[in-house]
Amino acid sequence: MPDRSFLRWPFFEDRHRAFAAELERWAGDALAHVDHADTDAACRALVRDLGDAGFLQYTASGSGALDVRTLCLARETLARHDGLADFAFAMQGLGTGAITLFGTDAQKAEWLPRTRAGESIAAFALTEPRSGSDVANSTMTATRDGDDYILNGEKTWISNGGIADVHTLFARTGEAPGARGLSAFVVPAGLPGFEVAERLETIAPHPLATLRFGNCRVPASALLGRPGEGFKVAMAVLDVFRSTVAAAALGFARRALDEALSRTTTREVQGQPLSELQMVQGHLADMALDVDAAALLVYRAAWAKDAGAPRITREAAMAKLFSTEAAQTVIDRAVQLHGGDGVRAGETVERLYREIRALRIYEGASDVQRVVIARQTLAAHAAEGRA
Ligand code: COS
Repeated sequence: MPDRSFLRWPFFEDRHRAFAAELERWAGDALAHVDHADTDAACRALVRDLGDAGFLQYTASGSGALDVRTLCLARETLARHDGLADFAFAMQGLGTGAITLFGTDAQKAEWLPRTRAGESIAAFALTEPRSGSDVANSTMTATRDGDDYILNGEKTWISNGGIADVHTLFARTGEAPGARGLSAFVVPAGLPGFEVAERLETIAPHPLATLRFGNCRVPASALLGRPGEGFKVAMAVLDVFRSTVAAAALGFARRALDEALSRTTTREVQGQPLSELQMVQGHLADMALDVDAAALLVYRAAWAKDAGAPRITREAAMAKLFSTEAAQTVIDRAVQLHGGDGVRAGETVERLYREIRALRIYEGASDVQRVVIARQTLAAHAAEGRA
């Protein structure tokens, strides 16, 4: 059983503790035997199951408010049990985050009840073949034509690409060069001119695709937020969901620590459990420290947002950078402590080793998080100088 003492930290309210206990109970049963043979089918089933059980209600909100602590607890818990379940939950939130935060009442009413029920699957379409980290350089266009916009270009590495029913998509509307010339749109699947150009395979399988748009028309009512504000819409959504990526990494790390504790306390070497060896204890100590430090940063960021901070750019970047990098190290140590079994296909730590890697890249690579933290720190210093 993983350490639950963090739930007593002052970041949480009783409703969070109750939620964590309820999800833990559900996950223990529902996620014990997920069939991963067909990734798309597994993902669809997980979205439906999470919707039926009521947990997707926390991923989107008609009132425009998301409880980030609940999202983080959900991702940490689900990631500890099953990486694809965490993915299925997270994408419903990331894919509709811009609708929750910036959508009109009509846009919310059209999509959110369906994604919260698990009846529609959501995707976040930002990355392009030549702009991943450099969002301001996005080249996909949305050109106004009467009452419509016409979409042309490609999006790639789109999670849920190929199975999503609705996408929040970012394209250049040209109000200004760079970051000030992008806009966000709600784009349903199946429109003429919208095709899935390629499905992408990765070391930890998830539904992923390149999407191609050729003269694809959407009504002007598909615009999310104001024209030219797409960059800020994307960043505001990422500010919320980056903390949740950090929470997923924390869940993977906690599971790895748990696996390492089980292994080292039951496996004997020279007549004593591995856990009696100081070299092994050194690993376990560093793993436990990394897990707690990550948890403090994750729930600090989530609490700050829930407490009303208008922007948590710095806190979210710190949580994502530290938690994903630390989880990679924790999992690597767990693999090491499992000896040959650590790299055997099908072992839990082997799966975690593959699953953690992408989290250091997507939703802002570690290098981007460093840029963000440095800029925020320097800006705060400059502001202090002026005060
Ligand atoms: N919230 C609100 N507004 C923000 C913001 C945030 N988190 N971050 C930046 N902005 C605003 C800035 O204040 C600036 O506004 P003004 O033009 O009014 O001054 C504008 O947006 C442009 O910001 P900036 O100059 O910092 O943009 P850059 O092009 O330098 O980009 C990085 C900054 C690299 C940090 C950004 O592109 C980024 O986060 N990239 C990673 C993207 C990512 O996560 N991709 C993965 C896709 S999802 S898998």
